[in-house]
Amino acid sequence: MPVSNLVLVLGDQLSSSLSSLKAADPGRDAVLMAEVQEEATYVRHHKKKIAFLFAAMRHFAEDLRAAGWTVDYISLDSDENSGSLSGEVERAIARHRPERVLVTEPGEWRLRAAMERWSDDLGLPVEILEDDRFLCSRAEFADWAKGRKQLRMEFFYREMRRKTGLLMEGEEPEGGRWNFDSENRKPAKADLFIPEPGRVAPDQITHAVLDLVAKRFGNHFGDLEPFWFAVTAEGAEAALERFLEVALASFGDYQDAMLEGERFLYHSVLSLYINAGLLDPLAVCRRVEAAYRAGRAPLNAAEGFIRQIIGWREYVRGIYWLKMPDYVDQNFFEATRPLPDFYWTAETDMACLKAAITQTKEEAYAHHIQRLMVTGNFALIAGIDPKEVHEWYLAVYADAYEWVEAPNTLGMSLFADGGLLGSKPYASSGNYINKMSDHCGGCAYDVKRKTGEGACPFNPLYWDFLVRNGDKLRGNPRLAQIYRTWDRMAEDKQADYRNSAAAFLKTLS
Ligand code: FAD
Ligand code: DLZ
Ligand code: SF4
Repeated sequence: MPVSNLVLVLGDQLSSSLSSLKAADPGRDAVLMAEVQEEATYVRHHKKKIAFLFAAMRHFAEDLRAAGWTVDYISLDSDENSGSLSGEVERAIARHRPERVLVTEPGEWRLRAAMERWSDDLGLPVEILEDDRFLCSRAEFADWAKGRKQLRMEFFYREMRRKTGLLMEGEEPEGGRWNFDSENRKPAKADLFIPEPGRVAPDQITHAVLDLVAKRFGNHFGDLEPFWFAVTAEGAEAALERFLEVALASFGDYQDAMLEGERFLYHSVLSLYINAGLLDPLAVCRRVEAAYRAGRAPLNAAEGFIRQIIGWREYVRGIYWLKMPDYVDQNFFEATRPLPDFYWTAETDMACLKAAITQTKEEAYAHHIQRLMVTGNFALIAGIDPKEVHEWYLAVYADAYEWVEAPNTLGMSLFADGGLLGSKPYASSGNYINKMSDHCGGCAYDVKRKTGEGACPFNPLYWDFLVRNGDKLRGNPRLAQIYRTWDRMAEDKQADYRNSAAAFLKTLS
């Protein structure tokens, strides 16, 4: 029997309150979900990321069926699988003869552009609905951005605080300040109690997915097992509950810290669930606020966490849609060096990079400071081609979709957008990593040595980056002091830095 609407639900749209589902009727309409080769390989995603999404999709399809929906679920190994979402929509149209296709807008520009062609290609209306799981619509963000010289996150964030009422006392921010970031920079010590995120044992559905991924994507980056991610809304809720109980209170204090062997510290490890739709971001923030109001977490922790979600997360999405499709092609520093092999193998003597990349390979996870100040910082100061770095981040993390990954990588981390997101590049020498972590103690390099044999490579690369890009950065008032330091340096010392950087860069392959 023909249906009225065919509702396409994507792999990162696993929310029962999704706009396309709200606009449809389980009695008259059919849902289509499809595991397809094209989505799994447009970058070669980490095995764990593919397994997480396929397992979560299969569980979500079961939940929809239990709620009365007719669901066509096309698994990757089903015989007729066409390999693409457009192919699967076309086949479903032939099966169901719907009046129209409904879909909530996708998170990536490439897929949205393809969907905009579907109506003509398929000969029936395709309605693309807003994704109201975000607090700020694309139109609202464009309004906020209009006429502003600088699109600073901090001002956007205050708007979101006012809009949601989160941590507000009337018109004023809780505690009299909008931002407690200055209190959130403590280095961690190895003797601290550090909780572990909750781990879920795979059920039968997930085991079948693990077998499939091992068979079909065995040559992709990353370890498939042990696989411990939650793959249902209930499991994600339990992960949130655990975070609130054991980690939130220290989240703020140690937000920027790194410790050898401690992969998660007090981070929530919730981004993969939020981005796939298993947790609602606003509901998560309300729970964090409630924990603060109940005296279970200090204000610097609750504010810091809420800022990441209603501030950074919403802001980067706004920037992405405002600036695409050109955003991903930017290369302010004209950097062209290929991504070193060790980003894939973790085979490097640099202990900080080895730790971040090893855990990326094993967990499909690294926390923000590892992404920004270790792998990102190195790529920035070594002059790695931003496109290659972008594709690496998009592939290797379980939470990565272009709307959130690209502004973080190209904007925040690599300054490839010339300063739209940040007022200066996050470039640093080994000193920062030494201050915020215990990696340097066990490293083959000496963080205190500035140049020459055995010197921490971040030290000469930092100055080399600044000098190499002097024409683009000298005018930046936030870097004036640093350039004065360079200019006052003896010429032979300057030459030592540049020669050490050149010698190190020659060793990269
Ligand atoms: P927590 O530290 O516990 O933070 C809480 C939540 O805040 C996260 O779950 C996430 O939803 C949100 N959040 C925190 N920081 C950011 C941010 N900068 N942008 C958007 N949301 C944020 N995040 C992704 O979700 N997907 C990505 O592909 C991604 N790529 C990144 C690439 C680079 C180079 C950098 C520097 C950052 C990237 N981030 C990305 C942001 C951030 O690193 C991750 O959101 C965070 O590490 C996820 O771990 P967590 O859930 O333990 O976060
Ligand atoms: C990331 C991903 C993967 C690996 N596989 C699928 C898939 O097989 N089917 C699907 O509907 N979605 C998948 N996704 C998520 C999409 O790539 C995501 O919806 C877009 O990138 C837009 O954010
Ligand atoms: Fe990283 Fe340098 Fe420290 Fe080694 S010495 S861990 S390379 S910052």
